[in-house]
Order: sequence, then C-alpha cells, then structure tokens
Amino acid sequence: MIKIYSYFNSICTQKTFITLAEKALPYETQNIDLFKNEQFSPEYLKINPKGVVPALDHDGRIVIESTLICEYLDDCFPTPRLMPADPYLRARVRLWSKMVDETLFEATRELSFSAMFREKMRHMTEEQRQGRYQNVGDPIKRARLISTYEEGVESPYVFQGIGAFEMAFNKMEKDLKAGGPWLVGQDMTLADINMMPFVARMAYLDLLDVWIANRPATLDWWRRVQALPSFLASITHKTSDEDVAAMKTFGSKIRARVAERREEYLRQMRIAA
Ligand SMILES: N[C@@H](CCC(=O)N[C@@H](CS)C(=O)NCC(=O)O)C(=O)O
Repeated sequence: MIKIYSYFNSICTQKTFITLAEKALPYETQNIDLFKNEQFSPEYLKINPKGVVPALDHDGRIVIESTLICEYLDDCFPTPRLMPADPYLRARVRLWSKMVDETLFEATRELSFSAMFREKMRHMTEEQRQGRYQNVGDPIKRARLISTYEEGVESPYVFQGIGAFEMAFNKMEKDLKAGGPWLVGQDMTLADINMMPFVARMAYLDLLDVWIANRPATLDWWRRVQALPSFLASITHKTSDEDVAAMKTFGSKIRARVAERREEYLRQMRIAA
C-alpha cells in the first residue's frame, strides 16, 4: 500500500505524484491541512518530525523529503527508470534535485507567499499565525515567513528567490541546448520531474515569462512537459479552477515588481553566460 500525506497544491508533493503516475502506481492520499496547522499535530509529527508534507507510507515504512521519496520509489519500482544507470548522469540528476531543495523550493515558497498565501494568512487568527511561524525548530524559516508576510514582494527573501529562478533558468537553457531534449539528455529523469512543479507554479502565478520569454529551449521543454499524461494527472487535473484563478489574480499583482527586481538582480550579479 502506498499512501502520500499531502496538501492540495503542495509543490513538493506534486513531485511525488508525478513520479507515481510515471510508474502507474496506485496510491491513496491523506490531506494534512497546512492552514489549520495540522502538520504540527503530535500524530503527524510522529510521521514527519519536520512538520511538512509530503510523507510516504509504503507498507508501514515511512519516507520523508520529496526528493528522497521520488528516489525511493524509483528504487522500489524501477519501471520506467527515472534515475539513469550511468553514475555521471545520476550525479547530474542530483545536481538538479539539490538546486531545487537548496534554493528553488524556498524561492517558490517566498514568491507564492508574497503573491497569495500572504492574503490567506491575513484571515488567520493571531494565534494561528503565531503557530504557523513557530514551526518545528527552524528560526530561519520563521524569519523568512515573517519577512514575506510583512513585506511581501519587497522582502529580501523574495529578491533571493527571484535570483534563484534566474540561476535555474540560466542553467536549464544551457543544459537543454547542450544536450536535450530533457534536462539530463535523451530520457526524462527525476531532474525534469523535480523541476516541473516549480516551473508550473511560476506559470500559474503568471510569472514564468519574466524568466523564460527569451529562452527558447526552456519554452520548448515547458511545452512538452504540459502535455505529459503524468503532469496532467498530477498537477493540471488536481488543481481546482478556483485555485487556478486565484494564483493568476494574485500573481499578476506582483508581476511588474518581480520583473523589476529581476532586472535589479541582473545588474547586481555576475552570472556565467
Ligand atoms: N524539503 C521538503 C520540504 C517540504 C515542505 O516544506 N513542504 C511544504 C509544502 S510544499 C509544507 O509542508 N509546509 C508547511 C509549513 O511550512 O508549515 C520536501 O521536499 O519534502
């Protein structure tokens, strides 16, 4: 039995859904409502002590961290293989996962928060908000949440996020041009799957072309991704019309400022061409 603890529209959970769909594996889900702080309930903390989704329960074995869940699923159910056999290509796949885990996840969270969840948090009681800030022992995460809640798109963490996407799309364009059609060559791998929900979220927020309008290889990759049955089943069809509309509305409000801050980032930083 495969069960995924999830929350609708959770970007990390979407990676695991795409992986399961690629392998045609049946699974059940249990919703953990992040806006009701259910991730911090004593029962859930026994499953995931980090107080986040997703978590995988595979016949009673619990695996946490979406990147590790996807690799675990690939090890247990190797058809089709989503990690290449060649050690060099495996290292390249993991470079993408590392980038997602180290920078793009936070970047997406800050951009989504500044555009949208910030509004949702305004409707929380003070006690709920403080509970959300408290999390489970990560003062940096607390500082990020408070800053983005209070400053919105002007938060330094949002600026960092805009830069993280710039670096990611710069690498994506180069890698695809050097040896596509997928991020690590001929076959789709967990590198592509890792990136899909993050790129999708920027598209839903109507922000994607801030970075990729002039990146043809990335645009082409994104067009192909959107047609994949696993992507359609795990993201497109699981996202409600209401959420689609909300993401577009709120994202459009910060779009011009995000584009300006990207220009500011490009002026300040030196990026390998
Ligand atoms: N590195 C973790 C990150 C998980 C994570 O932060 N998930 C978000 C949803 S996408 C969450 O549960 N947030 C709840 C919170 O921060 O309180 C993973 O990839 O599984």
